[in-house]
Amino acid sequence: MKIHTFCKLSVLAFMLSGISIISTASTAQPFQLPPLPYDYYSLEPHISAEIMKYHYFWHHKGYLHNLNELTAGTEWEQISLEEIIVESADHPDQQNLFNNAAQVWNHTFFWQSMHPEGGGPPAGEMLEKIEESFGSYAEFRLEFASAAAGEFASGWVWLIQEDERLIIESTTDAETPIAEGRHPLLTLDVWEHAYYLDYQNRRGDFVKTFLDYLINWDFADSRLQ
Ligand code: MN3
Repeated sequence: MKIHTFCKLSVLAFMLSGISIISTASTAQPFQLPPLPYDYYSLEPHISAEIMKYHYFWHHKGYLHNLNELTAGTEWEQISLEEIIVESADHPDQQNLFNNAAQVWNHTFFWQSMHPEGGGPPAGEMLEKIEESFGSYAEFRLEFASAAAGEFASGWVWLIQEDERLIIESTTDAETPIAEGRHPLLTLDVWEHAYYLDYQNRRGDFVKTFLDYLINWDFADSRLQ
């Protein structure tokens, strides 16, 4: 109910102000919501503006609100979002903090993992990396789709760089590779809220659409180490 009211007010404030939410450094408290890197409707017809609005303003911003409530006036306020994720990951008594912090980070990363002109195979160095690591782009595609289908409940699919190789892994709920100091290149949100309004129970179709029309290889390329 709290989140509900908060989001409503935020939407109202956003509409009235007519300006984007300003991004700040991740060490600045309270934590801020980075702006979407594109408009709500930019990913149509693949992801509807309706989903993007709900996903960004209700889900992403809800996690941010919880994070700020949980950290206000505590020692967690003094460290960055990434540090909170690492520090709270192994502490069962901080599960709620971890979940909200990780979901804030994961969603910001997910928005960047898509682009209105994305999709299809990568080029250049990224294509070479994919071929070295998976055998071919087609094999990468199969493995990515299989990881997405195999995540039984809510979760994420990640392309991760480990030394010179790329690997695909899925995580459950809010779990994120950065909690273990690993280096993701991109991610796909496979929680039902990411696709249900457009795809209902057809997660496989959503994953294919992500790979064929949305995946942002330029972003992944920019993160290669
Ligand atoms: Mn989500």
